[in-house]
Amino acid sequence: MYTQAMDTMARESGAKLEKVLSPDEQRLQERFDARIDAGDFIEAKDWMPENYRKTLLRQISQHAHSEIVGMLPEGNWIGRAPTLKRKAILLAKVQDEGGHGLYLYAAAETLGQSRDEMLGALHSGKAKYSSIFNYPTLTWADIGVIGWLVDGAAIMNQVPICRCSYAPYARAMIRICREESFHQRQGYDSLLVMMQNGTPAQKAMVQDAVDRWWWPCLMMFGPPDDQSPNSAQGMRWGIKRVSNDTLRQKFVDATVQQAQVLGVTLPDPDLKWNEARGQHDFGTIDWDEFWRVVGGDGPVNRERLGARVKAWDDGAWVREAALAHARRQQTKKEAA
Ligand code: FAQ
Repeated sequence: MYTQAMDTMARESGAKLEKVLSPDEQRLQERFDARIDAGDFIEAKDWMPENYRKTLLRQISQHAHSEIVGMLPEGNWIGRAPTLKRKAILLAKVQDEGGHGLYLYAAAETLGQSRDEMLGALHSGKAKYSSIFNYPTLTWADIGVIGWLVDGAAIMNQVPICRCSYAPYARAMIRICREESFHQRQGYDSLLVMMQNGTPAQKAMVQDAVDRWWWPCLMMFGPPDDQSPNSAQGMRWGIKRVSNDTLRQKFVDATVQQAQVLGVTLPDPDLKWNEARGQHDFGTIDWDEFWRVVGGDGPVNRERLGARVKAWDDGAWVREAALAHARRQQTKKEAA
């Protein structure tokens, strides 16, 4: 039972205040807790504690923003893809990311916040999105590495969310994960072609991209478990199924062999198999860099947010035209 948890607390000026539940609320809370304990899925129409709703809104909207901002680093290379085949694949991938953002905004809207409000929070810098998209894509190899490592990390994190206790989010994630698998494969395939058939310069370009993206990818999973303020409650509510550190470790273990097949070195001298643990040990992550990037001071945070705000402003006429059309249709319907 979680009745003493975050969902019964109200925060005011930094102080935690006990919220006294009415007998009816107490019954609803107990029923909700029992459903979570039983592994049941919660639907939008079901009663839920206010903080469960807020936590989901925070995570799902951040996730949606990540997909939409995540279109920018790769979109930057659509016009410079080396072949027609690679261009068609990249175009489809970037469109998929846009679609993922839309499913996720729709899932978040079921929790009572409008898309305009969520986008307002993104554009004002109030809402977060994944740190990984604040790094620049300098060469074509970055596009392959994003598919292999960024989508690979995203899949590792997102497969458990297919079992999230909030059903609309879980349903959206099933389709998203299927598409992410294709994204990961296309990235790996593109790197394999360069590593097997490429010139020495192309191979060096792949290694350079791996060197730059490896550590930021490990940061994608979020802070260490003992410094993750949202983890304990998220796990108890069945929003998060696997912890940040466990997912990061699984990602490292899965990636080492793929790097060997590819013929690249992962840039970590401390990365080695630990027989006793049955897992790889790896070096220390630069958490100062992570928090700097999350706080808005990464290599291209300003460009990324600037591009999103510009796209929103440039699209104003489309929204106005759609609203004018809807109003005209409504007037016609009323007159008929
Ligand atoms: N970047 O207490 P925790 C993709 C924040 S989609 C920025 O551990 P939580 C597809 C966190 O929000 C990638 N901020 O938080 C693609 C919290 O701040 P808050 C996105 C981060 O929620 C591929 C604070 O730090 N995926 O890549 C990050 O329990 C290629 C404390 O952290 C998702 O969003 C970060 N990396 O766990 C698209 C998946 N990590 O909100 C295009 C869903 C943590 O209290 C191209 N989200 N923070 O102010 C999740 O699984 C979780 O929200 C975590 C964070 C694991 C990201």
